[in-house]
Amino acid sequence: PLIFTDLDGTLLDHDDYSFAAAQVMLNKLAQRKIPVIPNTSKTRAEVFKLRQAMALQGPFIVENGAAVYMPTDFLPEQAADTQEIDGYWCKTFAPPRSQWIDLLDALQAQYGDLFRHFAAMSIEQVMAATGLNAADAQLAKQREFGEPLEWLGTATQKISFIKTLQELGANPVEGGRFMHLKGDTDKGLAMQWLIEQCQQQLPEHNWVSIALGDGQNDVSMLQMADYPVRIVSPVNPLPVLNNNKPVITSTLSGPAGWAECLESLLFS
Ligand code: 2M8
Ligand code: MG
Ligand code: MG
Repeated sequence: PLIFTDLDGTLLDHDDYSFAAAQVMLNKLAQRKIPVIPNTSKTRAEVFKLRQAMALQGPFIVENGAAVYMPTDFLPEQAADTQEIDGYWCKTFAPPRSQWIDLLDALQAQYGDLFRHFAAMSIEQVMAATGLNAADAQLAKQREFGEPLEWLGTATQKISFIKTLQELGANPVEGGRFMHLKGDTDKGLAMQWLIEQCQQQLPEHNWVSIALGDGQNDVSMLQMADYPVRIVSPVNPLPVLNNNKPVITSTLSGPAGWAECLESLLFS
């Protein structure tokens, strides 16, 4: 199987970003050579650091489905339409971030007091909004494709803002803390592309997919999975799937819930 996983609020604790409660399960999966594939809003710089800490060696997906990175030894051949970057085949699904910064600049007059976006935030402001330390806030600011923003207005104003964004071609999704502006892609499409590459090159393998997530921006990935798993969140309502696949829901939140659900799916 392939395990696709959200990070914040799923494999990482929502508040302190720890994955300690999932360490034993990560070890078990590594022993069985089951790939754990981060599929996250986070940047490439953030994921590089985290997967090193978690000793993960497989592919990963960054910035809400904007790009897939696959180690060049993961599949026998280079996948079509990818470029090599530092030992990874990279497939991109989204335009560069500058497009969203320009769009938000154009909305300053109408909505400027109601949001604060990452490009306009100092390291200290990102630290305050996320609880990340200075080094990690720096990595979170190194965005290539999308732009997160903090909403400061009312719920009603937000509805009108989202409508305006959609008319201008942005597809906002909600993460645990921020609204993310992104292109015409999502976690599910990037995941699907990766599974297709695996199936094409190694059809004899079993490519059944498990996906775990806690937020609205995980719905596309959960719907694409053979086994969707929802992790309860201390802040968000559970993501709502609109297909009829049976879904597993954790009782514990964050990494403890992550380990709980994989234990029952794979080991019991
Ligand atoms: C942002 O992403 C999370 C994901 O759920 C959010 O929207 O709350 C991103 O900026 C990410 O890069 C950053 O690490 C995270 C920190 O909370 O916030
Ligand atoms: Mg999350
Ligand atoms: Mg996320």
